[in-house]
Amino acid sequence: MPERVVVVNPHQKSPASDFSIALLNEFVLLGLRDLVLCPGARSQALALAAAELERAGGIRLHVRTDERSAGFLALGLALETGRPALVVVTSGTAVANLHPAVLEAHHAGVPMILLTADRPTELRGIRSNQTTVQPGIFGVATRLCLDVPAPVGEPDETGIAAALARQTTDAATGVFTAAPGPVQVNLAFREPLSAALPAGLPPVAPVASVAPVASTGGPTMLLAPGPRTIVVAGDGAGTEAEELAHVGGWPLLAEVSSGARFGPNLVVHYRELLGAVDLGGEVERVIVFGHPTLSREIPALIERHGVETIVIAPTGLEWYNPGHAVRAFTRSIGADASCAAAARTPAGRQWLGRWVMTSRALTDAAADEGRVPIDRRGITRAELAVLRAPLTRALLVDAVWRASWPHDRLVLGASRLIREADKRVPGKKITVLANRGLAGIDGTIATALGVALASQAEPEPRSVGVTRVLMGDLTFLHDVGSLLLAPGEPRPRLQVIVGVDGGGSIFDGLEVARTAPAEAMERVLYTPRNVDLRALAAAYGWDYEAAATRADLERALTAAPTGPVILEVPLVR
Ligand SMILES: Cc1ncc(C[n+]2csc(CCOP(=O)(O)OP(=O)(O)O)c2C)c(N)n1
Ligand SMILES: [Mg+2]
Repeated sequence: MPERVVVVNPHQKSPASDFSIALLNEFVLLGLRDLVLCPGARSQALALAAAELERAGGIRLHVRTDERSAGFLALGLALETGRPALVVVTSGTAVANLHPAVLEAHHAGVPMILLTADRPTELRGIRSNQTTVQPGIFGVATRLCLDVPAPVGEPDETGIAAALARQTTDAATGVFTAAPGPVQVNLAFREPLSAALPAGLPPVAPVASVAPVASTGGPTMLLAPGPRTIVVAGDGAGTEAEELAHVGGWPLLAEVSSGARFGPNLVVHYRELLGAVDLGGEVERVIVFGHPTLSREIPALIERHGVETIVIAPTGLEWYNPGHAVRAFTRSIGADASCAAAARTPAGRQWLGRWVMTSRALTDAAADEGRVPIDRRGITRAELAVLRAPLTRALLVDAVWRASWPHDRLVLGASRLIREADKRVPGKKITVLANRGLAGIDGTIATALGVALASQAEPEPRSVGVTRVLMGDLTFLHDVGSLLLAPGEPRPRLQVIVGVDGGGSIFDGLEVARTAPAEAMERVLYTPRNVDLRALAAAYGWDYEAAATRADLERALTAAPTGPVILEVPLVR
């Protein structure tokens, strides 16, 4: 191969490069650490500045090919750290490919800063190559969208760049709005699109630390004891929901990705109990944290006549309000002193006890059903039979839940498995994340990669364990492109666990399955797919394991992976 001759003109100046270095430098000083980029010519000044900053130890650089993957990777990084990740892309469809992750970030309130390179004004609207209307392309989904004119080398431009970094970081983290989310900085660049950077830029280190906004001051609403109350914790509710349930002595109905699925007040089988006249039927007041999305019973309860609902959200643009039936909304809440005393009265104890005990009885009944009869002669054979029996969704989620500990991370894809987990797993104080903003089946591998990379990042890893992500086969196939990793970048301990049932089996449980013709149902809803995951893993350089029985599964989950691995689990449709 002929050697490439690079001609660098050290005297060439590029305002694009000067501006890009100043901008990214300021982001680093503000405490941003992760930058995801995809290659392109128009964005080269930003990309080269990013490479330089990586070399100087200022940022962790993640290079991807597909902008859709890059967007979701940034989302996962921010889910773990609470800090926005920067995303650098070139012009045209590259920008549009960020849209799914931007929408998820918008609806879930996850900070993200998009640096989208663009043509300068004189090249717009005249059919220039790779040129579209980029400012505002994400519509209402961005907290702030700035169209920044091409730098021309004016002396104050680096100051403008630094101010831009501060303004956009504030907007993404919701400093003034209490609504963290995506921000788009559309950056026009003129030729020369880059210049050689001065060698050996001094290392930059953060002087500030960006943190997600947190409500300050005391609670803005105080609850009095009184009506029969339950606490609901939807996705992202956090530990506050558990604390309030505990203080008030109220049953806690916490979804699996709520961050509040633990504690003595937890009611695992809340769906069944909400349907029972003598428990669900008696509820008079509902306190909601987070974003409930996994059951029909919760919104139905809130919409029921005579039920008073209060919704608490420390941040966000929209309030959860099923049927427009919510009575009050507040940024923070507390229980007044008499709540704790009321919780200790016989009536208070009884209310909580009935929920918790009934739920436990249902757990025990389910466990008895699966128990192997102990008989002197048959014990070994029966046990072996269980270990060798094909896996069910229940066995799969139970095993993954049992294997997960506080030093691990668990990401749950949309569809059946997260619902199965929500219906059955016991309380455990572990970090569980899911993209429930829009509950898409897209970007799940990339999101989990972001969580894994951010949680395991040296030198002070936030997690010394494993990140596991559990998803259906269509969800996996939707995001196969995210398996494409850059050589030389860290390979996180990530176990991608795929429940393979040949298609989208969630639709089998919907009303439509009873009314649609079987053939059409198969063709347009279940959408059968049959892909060789082992070959895919090999093609992308991932490790691969298959677990067809409980014994295989236990083995695969207990042997901690040393890098990224796909674990295929066949399931009966
Ligand atoms: C981006 C996106 N497209 C389509 C959907 C609708 N959808 C929800 S679940 C699902 C099927 C998921 O199948 P799979 O991942 O195999 O899970 P399973 O239902 O089989 O457990 C689809 C297509 C969605 N949520 N997001
Ligand atoms: Mg499936």
